Amino acid sequence: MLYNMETREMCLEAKRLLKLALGPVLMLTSAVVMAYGPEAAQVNMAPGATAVGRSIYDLHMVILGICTVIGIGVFGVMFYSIIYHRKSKGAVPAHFHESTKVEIAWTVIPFFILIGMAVPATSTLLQIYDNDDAEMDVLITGFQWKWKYEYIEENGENVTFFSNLRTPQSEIRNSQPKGEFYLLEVDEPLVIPVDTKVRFLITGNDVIHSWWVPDLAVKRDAIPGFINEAWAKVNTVGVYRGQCAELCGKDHGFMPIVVNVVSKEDYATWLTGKQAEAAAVKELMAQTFTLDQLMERGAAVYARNCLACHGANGEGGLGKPIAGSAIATGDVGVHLDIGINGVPGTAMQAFGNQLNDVDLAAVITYQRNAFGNNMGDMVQPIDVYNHKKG
Ligand code: HEC
Ligand SMILES: [Cu+2]
Repeated sequence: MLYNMETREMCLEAKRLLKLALGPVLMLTSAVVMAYGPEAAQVNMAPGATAVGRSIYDLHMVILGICTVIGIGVFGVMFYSIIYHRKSKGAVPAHFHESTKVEIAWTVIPFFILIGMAVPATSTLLQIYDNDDAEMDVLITGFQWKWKYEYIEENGENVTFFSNLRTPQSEIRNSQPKGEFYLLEVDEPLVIPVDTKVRFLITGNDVIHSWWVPDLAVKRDAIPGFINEAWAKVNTVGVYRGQCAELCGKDHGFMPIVVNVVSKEDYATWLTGKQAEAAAVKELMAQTFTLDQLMERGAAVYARNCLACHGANGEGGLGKPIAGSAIATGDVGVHLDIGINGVPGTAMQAFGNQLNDVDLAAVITYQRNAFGNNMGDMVQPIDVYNHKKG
């Protein structure tokens, strides 16, 4: 369902009214509506795009039904007693106790209600955790603050890439109106084929993240040192969006998930395209670039990978300033080494296995020549290659 500015306005208006009228509980509800748009505003859970999602939805409806009947029954008897047997009407309390019949009834009835709930709940749980017989596997790693997708080689996939937030800084800083998929868009979505059982192996690189895509009925913690499993067999082609669901630091709200479910033919085409791209980068690695070329590529790599911590103008933030940094204006080898190996024990990650040699050369060159650093020197892909070799 689409989510336009008008509905956003309506959500805002609704939020204001709720705040006034109904206090903190409803404020929380309206915040959820704000965050997830009209899908959440439909009040009920959404069944999503998978059979498991459907089962979870059905289970939810059954349990909700049982709870509603119990609720109406209990409150009905209670209000009936309060109203029709009140003291002012001359009601006199009964004096019986230790009634075996009543005790048996209030033990046996809930027992059967609980069994009645446990049966569908267990069968749904078994379905959720049935990770067997997957047709393909994707290793998902949470990073501060992006996701890495590795297609595990089974039928020659062998594709790896990072998926970064694509919402421009101008929208984040309100110098431009926010787009339809504000903070829910990435540069490279996860692409999977429709009607295919895909197993997700989920882990974390630095802190605990959580990979959550409501329409796929998948929400699994991404924990460093552990691999959690989940799976989805999506039966409708489409774009499904989600977010990191575990508070993981400053940019927790800036690492969305986009899953593009495509036909099997489109998936094959996409895979071939990705492999061709990887081959093209390999070719680029052997080339020598001009300063302008490196700066242009470097600016894009910086915006995607470094800006969150080092700032749009190299002013720093969570990371140290790059503008005027002794490292960025000092020895190239030391600078390159930090780019490749990071600074252990700090948020400065090792980018050596995240970025290819061309992008690393470009971004280091960029840091040395942007933000008034003007060093005039360059790093070429071959330098990165040699440095990695040690
Ligand atoms: C998650 C946050 C984060 C990201 C993203 C990040 N850095 Fe850093 N960076 C840091 C931190 C923190 C430090 C300071 C480490 C220390 O204490 O020495 C740092 C330090 C540096 C330094 C040394 C600066 C100095 O003067 O000491 C360089 C160079 C650097 N980063 C390059 C990069 C590059 C290149 C990228 C992108 C490819 C990048 N960083 C992305 C957090 C980050
Ligand atoms: Cu996260």
